Amino acid sequence: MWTTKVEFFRVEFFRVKFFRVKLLLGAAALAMALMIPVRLASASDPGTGDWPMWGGTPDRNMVSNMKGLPTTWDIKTKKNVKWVASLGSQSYGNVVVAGGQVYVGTNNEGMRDPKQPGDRGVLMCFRESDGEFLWQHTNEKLASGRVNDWPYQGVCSSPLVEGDRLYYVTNRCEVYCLDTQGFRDGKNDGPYKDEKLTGQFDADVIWKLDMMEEVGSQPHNMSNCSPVSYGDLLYICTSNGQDESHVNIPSPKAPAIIAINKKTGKLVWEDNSVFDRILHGQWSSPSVGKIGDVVQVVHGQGDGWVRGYDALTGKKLWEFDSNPKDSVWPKTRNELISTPVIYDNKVYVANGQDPEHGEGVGHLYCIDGTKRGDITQTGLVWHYDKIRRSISTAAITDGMIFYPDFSGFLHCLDAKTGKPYWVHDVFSAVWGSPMVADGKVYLGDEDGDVVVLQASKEKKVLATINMGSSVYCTPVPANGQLFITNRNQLFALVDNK
Ligand SMILES: [Ca+2]
Ligand SMILES: [Ca+2]
Repeated sequence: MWTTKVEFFRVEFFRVKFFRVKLLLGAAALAMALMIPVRLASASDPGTGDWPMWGGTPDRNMVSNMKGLPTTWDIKTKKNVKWVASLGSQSYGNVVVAGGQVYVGTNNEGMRDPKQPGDRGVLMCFRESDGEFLWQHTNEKLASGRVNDWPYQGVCSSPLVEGDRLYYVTNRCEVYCLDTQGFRDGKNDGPYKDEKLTGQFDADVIWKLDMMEEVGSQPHNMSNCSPVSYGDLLYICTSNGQDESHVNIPSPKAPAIIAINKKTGKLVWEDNSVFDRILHGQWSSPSVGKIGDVVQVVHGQGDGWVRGYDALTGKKLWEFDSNPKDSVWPKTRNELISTPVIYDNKVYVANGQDPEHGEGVGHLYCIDGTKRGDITQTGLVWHYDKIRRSISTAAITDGMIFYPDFSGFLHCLDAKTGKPYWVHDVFSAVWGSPMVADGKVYLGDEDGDVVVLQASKEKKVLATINMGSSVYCTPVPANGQLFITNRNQLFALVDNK
């Protein structure tokens, strides 16, 4: 066993060295790329009406400019319900809408193909206009079991869709690029052409990268990252974490974040500043935005620090500790599961813990990402400690930030100062994030209620609608519709007046 360990670290050592060389080569190529301006969607405006990634835009702000969304609906009478699609029995992947298709991650308990049986992670694709099932990509569970791939949790990643290419992370810690048209275009697109199933309901793989093989990641319980891109690069959290003992980090040299060339699936840069200080797992998705003069990728990592990188080169620009120095894991020290939101040169993020750990103290920060180095003090704009542990992502609009916590409180604060305007109690755990659109805030909870509030400095509840089972996901606006999933169904909602 000892030999195996030594061997393992030797392999790790060479791997890291090899990547340093690759990083340098990559940087040179990227410097060339710098001459070509890379278009970045304007902050928080999905523009076309699609919602092509987690958060709609790379800055991940849970805000849309869409109008005409329903304030209320009824899943029993079907009032304002355009269509309903069946999913598995647990659905944690947030909806993405692009190019007339809707994508959602779920498990295989609603088995659509007897040739693909048993517990699997499933990415399903539906037609946006009528909810017809188009195709699916299924992934068997990892043989190692719950330590790496928790039973029945399905696919937890939200895909990124760009044109006819889709990128997502499976429950097996793999990054996949799929053809959004599947085999319906009559072509098996490559380089990957080894699909066993090539029917009209099957997924057409373009390339894949196994993060356990390629960068040595040992995901704790689940790999869930929702990819984001800038230019040719795709940014992915590896979900590297502890083993079953909750003491050991089996792969301390594996990176927390990697950048992949989205055309080839090859690794471009990686960073493992976290090293062996992972508190538990790593489940925060990265965000991308221009902060000061630099396009940055910002990531909440497993040691409870938020880090900002030069998006093209991977050079670490700053890091911020989201925990008070005297905090102690797991009682008062937290990890970062929420996605950092980039808004007006600032980064907004709250810390929290795995829902299995229950409720506890939390911290919400506004960070100045133009600062450099350890910016825990120099980059602190404000700190709000009246929040509980949170795994949700912010919605920021008109000088207000809306931020829920796992204890069920939705906080509305002044985004510039952190001064609270109001707090609303939904009396149930909140896993998802608030969505601000059409002057309203939509928020789902574990009791299966979606509360609709006015997006204003004064608290006003407009409606509370029960969805039949837990709403773990975030309501998603796209093309005049609102998409909401409960545990086992996907609803397309419209305002029929
Ligand atoms: Ca194809
Ligand atoms: Ca293929």
